[in-house]
Amino acid sequence: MIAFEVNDMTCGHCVSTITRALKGVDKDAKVAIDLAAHRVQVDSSSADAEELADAIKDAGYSPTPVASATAPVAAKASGGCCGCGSR
Ligand SMILES: [Cu+2]
Repeated sequence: MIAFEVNDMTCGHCVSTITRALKGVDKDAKVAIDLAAHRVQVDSSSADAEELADAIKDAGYSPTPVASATAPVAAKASGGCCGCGSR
């Protein structure tokens, strides 16, 4: 699973443009997009992250690689659950 954050993806039109771009690289890729989180997840057996990022760029967007697709969208910085241990 390869994941990108695409902050300039703002509507359903962007979603379909990016989906089409990714399918152009690997027509069998599984594409999952969370528009609210600006998150694009791709499951591809033949394309690597760089090719997929290039496809998104070619479509006119700015993908940022996300380390883990399973990481929470709003990961908290370490330092205590309520902030009391952050100093
Ligand atoms: Cu759009």
